[in-house]
Amino acid sequence: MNAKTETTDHKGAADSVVEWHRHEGVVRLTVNRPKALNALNEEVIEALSAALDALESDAELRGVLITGAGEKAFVAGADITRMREQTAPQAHAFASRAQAVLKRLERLPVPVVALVNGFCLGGGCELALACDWAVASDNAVFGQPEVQLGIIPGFGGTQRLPRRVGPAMALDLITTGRKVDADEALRMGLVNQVMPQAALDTYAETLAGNLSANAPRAVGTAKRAVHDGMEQPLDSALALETSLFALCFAGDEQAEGMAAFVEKRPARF
Ligand code: DAK
Repeated sequence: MNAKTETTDHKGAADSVVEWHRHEGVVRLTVNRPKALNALNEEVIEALSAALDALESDAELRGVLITGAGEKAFVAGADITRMREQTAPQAHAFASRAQAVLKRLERLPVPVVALVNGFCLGGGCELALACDWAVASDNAVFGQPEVQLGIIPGFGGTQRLPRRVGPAMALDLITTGRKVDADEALRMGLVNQVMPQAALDTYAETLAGNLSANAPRAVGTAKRAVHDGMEQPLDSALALETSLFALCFAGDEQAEGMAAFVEKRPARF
C-alpha cells in the first residue's frame, strides 16, 4: 500500500496516554486521560516526546493534529495532583522537559493544529499555543488559571500567549486567571475558527486533504520563514524570506507546480 494512502492506528508509549492515528500523511495525536480531563503528567509528556521521535523522521508527514480524548476536555492543564508534590528543582526539571517537547512540536516542518474540543486550561492552553493554529468546538473554555494555584504558567504560556494575542490580553488572562469561552477566544485571536464539536472531524479531514495536496517542502519552508522571522527585526526577517524564496527555485517542487499550472493539470508533489 502506498504510504500516502495508508491509514494506521497505534497506541503511543506509556499505556496509551497519547494515541496515534495516521491517514494520508497527517497524524492525529490524542491526549488520552479523559478521567483526569487529559491533564498533562510526566507520562503524557514522555509519550508526546516518543511520538515526536517518529514524526521528526517521517519523510511523508504532511501535518499533525492534536486533540483530547472525550467530549469534555482538550487538556485541563498540567496534572495538579502531581505538581502538588513537586519541589522547586523538580518543578524546574518538569517545566524544562515539557518546554523542550513543546518546542520540538512547534518546530516540526509541517503545520501542527490544535483541535480544541473542550477545556483548554493552563498547560493545555500552552500546548495549543505551541501549535501553529487552533480551531475550537463551541463548548471550549480557555484560560491560564495558574495564579489561582500559586504558580505561573510554566510550559511557555507567558511567552507564547503574548505573541499570539498581544501583551495586554495575555496579561489580562494570566494575572486574573479568568476563563474565556470559544467566541471570546476567537475575537482575541487565540483560535482561528469555532465550530460545533461534531464538525471538528470534518474540519480535520478537509484540512488533511488540503495539506496533502500542497508542496510539502514549500509548506515547511513557509512555516520556517514565519517562525524564524517573528524572532527577528523586520529587515533581517525580510532578508530571510528572500533567501528561503530563492531556495524554492533550487528544488523540484517549483518546477512541478508551475509546469502543472501551465499544462492545466493537478500538480504531483
Ligand atoms: N490536574 C489533575 N486532575 C484534574 C485536572 C488537572 N489539571 N483538571 C481536572 N482534573 C480531574 C479532577 O480532579 C477530576 O478528578 P476526580 O475527582 O474525578 O478523580 C476529574 O478531572 C474531572 O474534573 P472535575 O470533576 O473537576 O470536572 P468539572 O467539570 O467539575 O470541572 C474544570 C472541570 C476543568 C473546571 C476543573 O476540573 C478544573 O478547574 N480543573 C483544573 C483546571 C486548572 O486549574 N488547570 C490549570 C492547571 S495548572 C509548571 C508546569 C506547568 C504549569 C505551571 C508551572 N512548572 C513545573 C513550573 C502549568 C500549570 C497548569 O496547567
